[in-house]
Amino acid sequence: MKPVFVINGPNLNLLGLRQPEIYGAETLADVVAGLQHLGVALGLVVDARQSNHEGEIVEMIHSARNDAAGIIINPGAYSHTSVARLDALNAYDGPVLEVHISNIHKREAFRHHSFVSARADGVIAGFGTMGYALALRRMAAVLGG
Ligand code: CA2
Repeated sequence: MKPVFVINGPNLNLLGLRQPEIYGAETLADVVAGLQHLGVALGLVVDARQSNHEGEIVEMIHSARNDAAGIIINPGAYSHTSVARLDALNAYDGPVLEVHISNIHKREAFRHHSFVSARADGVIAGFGTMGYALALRRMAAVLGG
């Protein structure tokens, strides 16, 4: 089985280091370690990547076309701005699950729309970092048939 790509966008490398009232106390390394552990239980390999650069994320999504069984993505602020990322996801055939740690619908109006949601097969928002684990469980169910 190919790995599941877990792609985190800009500033998510700061998880656990700033704004814990919004994004929680877990670091990105904690989140990834938890997902890799859960992946073993679910029979999935987790390949986690993070970038602060839009083009790099587009290229991660391109490489997923051959290399990933599915994509779990927290697009960060690019959720609300990036048509390029939506276009890249539209060229990917596998399942795509979108995660937001915070409830973007409870926040500023500019966060209410995500371009990625037009492609995502499911969206989780406001479940804290637990949202990634919930998405991985859903990915296992989707990939398991
Ligand atoms: O709730 C989410 O997961 C977001 O995708 C996070 C983005 C934000 O722009 C989206 O509207 C919603 C921001 C990620 C910034 O992450 C930080 C984490 C800790 C400290 C500072 C930033």
